[in-house]
Amino acid sequence: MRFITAALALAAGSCVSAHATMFSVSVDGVDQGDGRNVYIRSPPNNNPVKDLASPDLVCNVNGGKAASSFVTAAAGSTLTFEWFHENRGDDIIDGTHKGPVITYIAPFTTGNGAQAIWTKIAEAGFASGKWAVDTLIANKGKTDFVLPANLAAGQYLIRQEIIALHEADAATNVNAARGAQFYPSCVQVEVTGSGTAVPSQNFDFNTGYTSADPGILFSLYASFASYPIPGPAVAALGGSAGGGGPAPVPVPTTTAAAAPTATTTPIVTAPVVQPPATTLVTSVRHTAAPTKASARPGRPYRAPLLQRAGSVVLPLS
Ligand SMILES: [Cu+2]
Repeated sequence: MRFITAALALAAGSCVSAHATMFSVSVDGVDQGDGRNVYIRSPPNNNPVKDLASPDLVCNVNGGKAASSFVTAAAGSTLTFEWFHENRGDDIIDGTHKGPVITYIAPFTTGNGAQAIWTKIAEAGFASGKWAVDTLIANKGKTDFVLPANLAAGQYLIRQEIIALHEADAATNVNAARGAQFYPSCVQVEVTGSGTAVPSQNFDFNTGYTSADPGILFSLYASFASYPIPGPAVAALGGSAGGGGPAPVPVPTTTAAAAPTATTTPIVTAPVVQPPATTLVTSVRHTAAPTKASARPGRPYRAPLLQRAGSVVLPLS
């Protein structure tokens, strides 16, 4: 007991200045540059979020502050999200902060994302004795996943989170000093292509993650053989269903079947207030279904940015 207490105290102490935030995104290995407050909705610091009822759980502090640009990526491409601690390429996050790395997507919103709009597209937890965070550190903060190959074109928020479990043996609502630490980061992504799959899990973090969730109330200090990653299962969207497993180099997993890389150069664009930049992508889809589909029950219809909502909310198969 004495030993466990000491270990916990150590873990807690090392946390104070050992957090992480996201620095940048690469698309099929092409670095899109420093994305902080450019295409990433960057929080003011690298502190964790612990309150499961807070909208900050979704896209972190300032999550409702839209960034000016988008990363452009073709459906089926490999995205690499890069995290850091204080400076790019440093120790990334304290080694005590073991836990999963999970990735979700939602139709773009200028709001904070605290709605039932999210779909899980990749996850990595505990496998072969290694945590996703261990792999993240070994890969200098980089973690890859594949955008579903059949993902419908449009603007999205992609939210990746690190969950640090070093204090997760107690729930925050029982002991405010402890609890799982969430490091969420939301990236604005413009997806291109002719896919038809629309993310439709409608997951809401504030109600879907609970303090009793076995992947959120979890002790690293007891013996365990596996770890139940919180949230829904990874959605099948016609692409790589798995993903999330950090790989040192982006691997074209769909070489045989996939079309050659898109002609669209993956560059950062700023289409938020420039409809011409995206009308090409959406016009086809919209002639088919220019409905007010985003007017889901329970929430007011929000005028879609760039008339994009129609493509985003078409029913999935
Ligand atoms: Cu920390």
